[in-house]
Amino acid sequence: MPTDCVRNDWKKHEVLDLYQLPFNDLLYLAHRIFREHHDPNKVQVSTLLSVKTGSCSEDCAYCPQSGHYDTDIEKERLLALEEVKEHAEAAKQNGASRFCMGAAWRNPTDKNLEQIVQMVKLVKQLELETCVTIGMLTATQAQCLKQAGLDYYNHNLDTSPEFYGNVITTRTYQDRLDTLEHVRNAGINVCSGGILGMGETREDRAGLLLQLANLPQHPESVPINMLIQIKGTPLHGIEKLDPFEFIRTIAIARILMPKTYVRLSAGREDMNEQTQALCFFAGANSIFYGETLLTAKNPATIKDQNLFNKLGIEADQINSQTQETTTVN
Ligand code: SAM
Ligand code: DTB
Ligand code: SF4
Repeated sequence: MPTDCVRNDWKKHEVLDLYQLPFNDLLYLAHRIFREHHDPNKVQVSTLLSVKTGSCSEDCAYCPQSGHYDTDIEKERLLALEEVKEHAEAAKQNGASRFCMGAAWRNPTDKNLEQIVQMVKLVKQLELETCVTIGMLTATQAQCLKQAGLDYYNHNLDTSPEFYGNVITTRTYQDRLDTLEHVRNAGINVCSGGILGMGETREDRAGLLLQLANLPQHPESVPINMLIQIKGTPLHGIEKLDPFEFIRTIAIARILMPKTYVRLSAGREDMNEQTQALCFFAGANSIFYGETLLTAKNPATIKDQNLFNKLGIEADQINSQTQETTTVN
């Protein structure tokens, strides 16, 4: 297989064949492609903040913030600009290059959007890249966020089209694809990925990757989350996914989307260092950094710094405003 071409016409059987490869062959192939397009010792770091927590009208079976389930989270109204600023300054201080703000909405109202626009402008002033994830957007709302200077929009496809209805019934796969199209057309970088370990089959995992890799343009960022099982959600107690299957999926994401930043996303708190190291070898080059994701736990920053030191990995500080590359540690 030529390793340098970017394709958008992947076939299901090709993806399943990659899953069937011996583990070492798959990792070798993925790592070779990784090196052709990226510095394998640099990892992009993003910090998350939930700016509006809980009481969401959607029924996503994995999510602690859905109003349909009784979970232990602290619900919060929209944060004030000053609080957002404090969190963003701390994230920058700790070495993050991107600040991602999430809201538990099916979609923002136009008033909500204006408040998010103010947050984006504020964070940009701190010379951080900005990302938001606030649910479905209209074309006009996406343009509005672009005008505010938004760098990335996160909107996950989560799983295959076939499995989607087992996890979410309050929206369709096509709704998600429509928002991704609005984001792309507005000229905002696309961040879209999914969750593994929700009881899906390997074919579903292949189906998710196929959807992402066959978009007209690959997402610039693909987060691969391992399900964090949350008490009170329907997916709590489901059989856990073998970590090797998770690593394989990272490797295949790297092969299908060579130039994309593949993020080893939620679930690292329950992953040992060796599994994470194999994900970095397989082509993951981005993480969420900071002790909380949106509501769930993430490894302590000192633990991540130690892991980076052990592996000789540097936090990649590419800032879209300055286009300079610096290094923290
Ligand atoms: N409400 C917006 C939406 O759904 O697009 C944005 C916030 S939502 C919490 C962002 C993403 O977090 C989801 O698409 C899902 O992929 C991920 N997520 C939520 N709960 C998770 C969990 N328990 N484990 C892993 N990932 C999770
Ligand atoms: C993504 O793919 N994972 C992040 C981010 N995008 C917004 C969210 C993970 C959420 C994990 C559960 C929680 O913290 O509530
Ligand atoms: Fe709401 Fe997003 Fe959670 Fe679904 S994933 S329940 S849309 S916050």
